Amino acid sequence: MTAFPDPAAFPPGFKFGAATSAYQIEGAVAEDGRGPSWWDTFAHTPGLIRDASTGDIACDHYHRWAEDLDLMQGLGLEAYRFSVAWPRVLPEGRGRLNPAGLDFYERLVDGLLARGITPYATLYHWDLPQPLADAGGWQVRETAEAFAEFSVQVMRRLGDRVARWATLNEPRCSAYVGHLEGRHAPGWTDLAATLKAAHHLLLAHGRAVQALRAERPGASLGIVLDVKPFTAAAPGAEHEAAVRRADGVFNRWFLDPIFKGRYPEDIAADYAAVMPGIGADDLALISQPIDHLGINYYTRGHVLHAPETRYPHAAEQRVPGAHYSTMEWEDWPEGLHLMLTRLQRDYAPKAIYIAENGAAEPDVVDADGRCRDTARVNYLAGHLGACARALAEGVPLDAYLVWSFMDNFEWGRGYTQRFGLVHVDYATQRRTAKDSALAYRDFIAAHRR
Ligand code: IFM
Repeated sequence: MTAFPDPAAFPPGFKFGAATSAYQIEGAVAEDGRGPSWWDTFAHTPGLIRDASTGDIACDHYHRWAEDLDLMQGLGLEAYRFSVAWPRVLPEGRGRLNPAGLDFYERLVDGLLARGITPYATLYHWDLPQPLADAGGWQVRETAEAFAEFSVQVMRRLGDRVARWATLNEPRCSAYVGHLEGRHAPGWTDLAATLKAAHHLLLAHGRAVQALRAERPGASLGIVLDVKPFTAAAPGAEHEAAVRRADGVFNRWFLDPIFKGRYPEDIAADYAAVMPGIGADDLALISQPIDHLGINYYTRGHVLHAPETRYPHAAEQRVPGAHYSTMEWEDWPEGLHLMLTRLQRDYAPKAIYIAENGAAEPDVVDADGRCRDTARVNYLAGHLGACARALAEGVPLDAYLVWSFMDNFEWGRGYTQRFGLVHVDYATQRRTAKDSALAYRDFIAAHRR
């Protein structure tokens, strides 16, 4: 067993919590005026989701939110990161407001505050309204403008109660997994479209920050990026070069525009033939100051130079003896420590928080009602240890959120992956706190003492 770090390594006020996103848990896709998103369309297209499932019902959180918040309170969670479904608020993506959509998030936020849990809101966790997808999705700049309008509507209703806002969750995934790998909506496999989507997503972030600051100058604004360290699986300059390219595509392509106002030159040179059009003021808009950076960390990429594979020509290798989750992701806490210290050194965000960290495991509830998810307990202990080391080295880390609060719809993998602290029996919607939830509860309680 991996030991949890000394809770005293985390300063008073540090927040421990968990995260989810709207389409993955809410269900109720046609209720109270919600419009369709491109994830509804994608999930309902035969053959695209591993277990042929959809988010139509998911964890039925739209109806069970109060029970779920009670469970969070019982575990002692101090912060909860949720996302706001754009198609609930603006069913056509722009224009007509659906007040019932905002009512739901208002109930949620007030319910969190009543239970002493700090709300962190994410404005875009991949559920683009279908009418905007039909009008060009992230291929057109207008979608960035529409996102800013949506963001302001949400801020107007909830700005006085949400502690921390993130514009986008993982624009890299939206761009690359959706437009190059074809595994997420809209399911394309086109590099030029991918880079255009990435640029327009970054513009959407910039426009939203600008509009939100104008709407509520004191709001705490940032973005959530998925980050991944790369290591060479064999010695040699060609493998080191593959590491640098993979890092450039995965990490620097998003971090550099946001924090340095430029795309990384080495990767941009390799992408020269497929670079999107970049307006004169675009990078200034993208790189305006933000208050925090949320990072989603799961694993590393241990790679070899592989010229026969798609750019960045880096093929991932298994590490012998390491533990892998059911996502085939290695449990490597040191990568989180390395990433945190590097972010601080290279980008110096004002504050950093772990917006997602966790592991999918083959969890079952035993006959005695317990879910013995020992691998996840180890994963959390190890990664909290990595956070403690980064804090000791001066990284301005102020919150740690587990992905996920409960098992949910894992996108193209449907319900085959269980990431939750809380087990969900989808047939009955029964929730069971796993051993990891209880261990996390005890750790949080020890920190409070
Ligand atoms: O489930 C996802 C989440 O929506 C975004 N970050 C990664 C998680 C696990 O794949």
